[in-house]
Amino acid sequence: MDEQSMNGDLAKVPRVGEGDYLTTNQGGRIGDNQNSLRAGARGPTLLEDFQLREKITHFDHERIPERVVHARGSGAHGSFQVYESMAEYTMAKVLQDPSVTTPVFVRFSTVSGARGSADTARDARGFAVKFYTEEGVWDLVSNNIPVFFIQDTVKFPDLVHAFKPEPHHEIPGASTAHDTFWDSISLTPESMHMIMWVMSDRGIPRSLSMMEGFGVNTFRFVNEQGVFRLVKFHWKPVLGVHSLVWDEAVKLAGRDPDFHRRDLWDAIEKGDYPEFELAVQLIDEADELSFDFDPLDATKIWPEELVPVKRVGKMTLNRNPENFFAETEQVAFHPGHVVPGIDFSNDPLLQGRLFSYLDTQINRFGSPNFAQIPINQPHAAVNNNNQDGHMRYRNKSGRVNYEPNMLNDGRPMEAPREASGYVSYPEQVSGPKVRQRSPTFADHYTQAAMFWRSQSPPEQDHIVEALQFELSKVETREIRERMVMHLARIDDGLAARVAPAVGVSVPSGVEAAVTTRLAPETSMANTVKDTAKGRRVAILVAAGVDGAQVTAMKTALSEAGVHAEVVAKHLGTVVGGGQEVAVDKTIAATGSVMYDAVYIPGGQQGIEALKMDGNAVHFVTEAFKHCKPLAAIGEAVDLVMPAVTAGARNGATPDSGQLGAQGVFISRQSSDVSALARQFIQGIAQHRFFNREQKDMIPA
Ligand code: HDE
Repeated sequence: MDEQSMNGDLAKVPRVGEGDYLTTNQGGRIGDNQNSLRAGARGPTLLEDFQLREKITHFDHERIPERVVHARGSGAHGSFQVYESMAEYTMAKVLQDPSVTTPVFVRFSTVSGARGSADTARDARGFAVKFYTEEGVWDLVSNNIPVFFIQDTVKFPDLVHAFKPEPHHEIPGASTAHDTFWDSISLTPESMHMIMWVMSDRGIPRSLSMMEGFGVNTFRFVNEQGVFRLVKFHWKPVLGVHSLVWDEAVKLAGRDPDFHRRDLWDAIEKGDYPEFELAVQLIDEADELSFDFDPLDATKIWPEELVPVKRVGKMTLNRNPENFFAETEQVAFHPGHVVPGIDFSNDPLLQGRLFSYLDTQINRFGSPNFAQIPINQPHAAVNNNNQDGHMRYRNKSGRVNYEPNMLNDGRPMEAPREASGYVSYPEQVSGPKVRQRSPTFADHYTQAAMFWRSQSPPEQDHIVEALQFELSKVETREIRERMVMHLARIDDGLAARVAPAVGVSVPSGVEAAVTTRLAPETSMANTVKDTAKGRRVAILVAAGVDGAQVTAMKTALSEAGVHAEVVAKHLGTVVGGGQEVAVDKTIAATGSVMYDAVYIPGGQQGIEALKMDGNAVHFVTEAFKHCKPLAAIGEAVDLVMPAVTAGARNGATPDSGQLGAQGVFISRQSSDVSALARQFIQGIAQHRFFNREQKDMIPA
């Protein structure tokens, strides 16, 4: 008899949501859902009202504890396929056969903010993937930053307490720009490398489908021959790695706090399925101690120049959840959910995580039976003697609930290795029981300096500005001083740029880390920018617009997989050039921050109207300030030029060639739409033109 049939014939039970009538939880039909049962129309409510009591009690219990970190998340279903067999490195079946498609569920998250916080806060992003493999669930619980703040799990509660809102007044929500965070960080030198990443534009991704993922911790691959290699996992987004700019992220938090969640949902609904390549870095056992960093230290990357990244497969996210709570909220990840061929290293952060995640799920669900919730159910058979507990609904029949047994023919029994029985890698371990950090974990500045020096000048500017912003919100001067001291140990130029803005003096006599190695892969400027697919363009119009120029650009953008929306003062249609143009959004309800690029078609009357509309002018100026590609044709060039001139160095007006190199594509010839569209689309693929960044001169 199978598990389910012992619980009654579930096939005969109607699905929740079936049938025309409202019912109670017991299936009884409800006659009146507007009024509670009262003694007289103006009298007290009767305790007897079982329908009211059931409904309100259920409501009172709707919430489960939100995750202590990573509370705000967005999920999607998809699948994974390996490119070619990885048998040389691992026996994990999910990485063997390119013809096998493995279902996955992914949950992206911010770390610090509460469940209802804004998506665009500066933060690391979680990137957790559940593979439903034939050998059971494998969870790859990653972040979008390859290193972590701390080296040992014992520091995690301190770190999280410090970055969360301060406990006396719960301020600030979802932001690290406060005293307790920087106090803690300034006393934790091992955080410096991670701080450089979080303060970089990686902390404000443009889209969940445009960020990398990193397993951070070091795992082990073990092959059939029992040979192990240390492995780090990576996810590489096919759309490229792109970010917001800070001013935009701040504004989006108000304009659309669901910006990332909506973007992911819409992309999947439109068929723009986010894709990520899985990649690995491998270190042979013999080489484990041959680097100038310890591969077990989660505050270090393995520079690609030393340990190449091998792309091994692709994940496609192609289905939105049907029910947020049931899937995205209830999904339960755990780095200890592994399959044969994937094992753990002694990375002390990973070792502690292996305890924490199971514990946290039991807290969230109040029961070890969280694995029976549909989103968490393995697609492999589950067969063991675990039983009972809160909310268990898949149960075994019969009298035998122990192993070994004879009464049930010895079943279920231990699986030999050939039958995917998990065998831990038999590493030799010995040593004194000590509370001690390995001396190989002691260098906290070299890789922070390597990261800083590997960034392009605009990226460095953004790190400086982020540090200025965050530290200027720290009220305690000593904390600011201590932080600037750490920055001086990373790079004296960096410290010299941050110090004056946060009201402290540049420290003297501090030696900066010496590093000649660069890690170009850490700079987003060096990542591939070859597609405009999935980006959003605003077409800004007013009555009198040249309708043909709208249609022609829309067609060209759509052919390139770019989504265009017509934005005007009011919804409905605008008429121009004998055509009716349907309006998708109002200027007031969107704002340029909701788009990757802006196109302004010509038409004398339309442009005159836009020039007189402060919100429209602001829309263009703001997009310019955020270094977004802009395209203007015919009379629209006159709308764009004031923004360009306001932002131009020394007030000089650049010519159209210079403008094109700065992502402003103009053509005064009304017939040039397709040539303009070609340049514009290439510009969108570049994402941002930081070569024209002159923020202070542009008021938007
Ligand atoms: Fe987590 N982390 N973490 N973490 N983590 C949790 O588990 C923890 C760490 C990550 O979408 C919690 O289910 C410890 C690194 C993601 O559901 C908790 C340490 C990385 C998610 C927990 C770390 C992560 C979590 C809270 C050692 C990058 C969200 C809720 C210092 C590889 C998963 C939960 C989701 C969630 C503990 C560090 C990634 C408390 C002890 C490093 C993506 O168990």
